[in-house]
Amino acid sequence: MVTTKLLTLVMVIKQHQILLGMKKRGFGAGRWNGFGGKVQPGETIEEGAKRELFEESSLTVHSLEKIGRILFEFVGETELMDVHIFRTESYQGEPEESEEMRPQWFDLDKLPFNEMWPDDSLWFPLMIQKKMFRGYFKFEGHNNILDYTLKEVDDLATDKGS
Ligand code: 6OG
Repeated sequence: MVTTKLLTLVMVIKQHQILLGMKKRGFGAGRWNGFGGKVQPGETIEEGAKRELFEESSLTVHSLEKIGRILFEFVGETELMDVHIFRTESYQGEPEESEEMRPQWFDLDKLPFNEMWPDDSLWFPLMIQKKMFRGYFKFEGHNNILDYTLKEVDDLATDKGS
């Protein structure tokens, strides 16, 4: 049976820079990524996104913009990842290292794509331009994309995921 896990991913942008964290353990360890994780029972997706951002970077945010949604499939695994991606340019606090992430600011034109998930180089340009998007990526292992679709959408809220 195929199941789907709900996950969040938050991108914090400040002028010409983006805050990424080096994932220190668990899924995606050794790669730079935004901050996020599993949505817990009883919280909304946005609440989960804010909680994970705070737990992993010490930053708090009042509002997040929904910017994208990507479904990831890993060949041989029965669980799909439904990742809801948010963006913000206003936050409170200073980034601090956590057990899971080591935060660092990167210039938007010097992103460490060779130390990031391979899908990121495809959708980061849309996210940086504030374009909303939907995607699907089929991975073999953690390095190979076998298939993907990526499209800009006008509204994520009314897009039912077709
Ligand atoms: P935890 O297991 O740490 O949540 N995530 C991905 N992010 C990118 N950029 N590309 C992918 O391609 C990803 N797959 C998952 C979602 C995992 C975190 O990693 C993100 C979560 O923020 C495959 O709780």
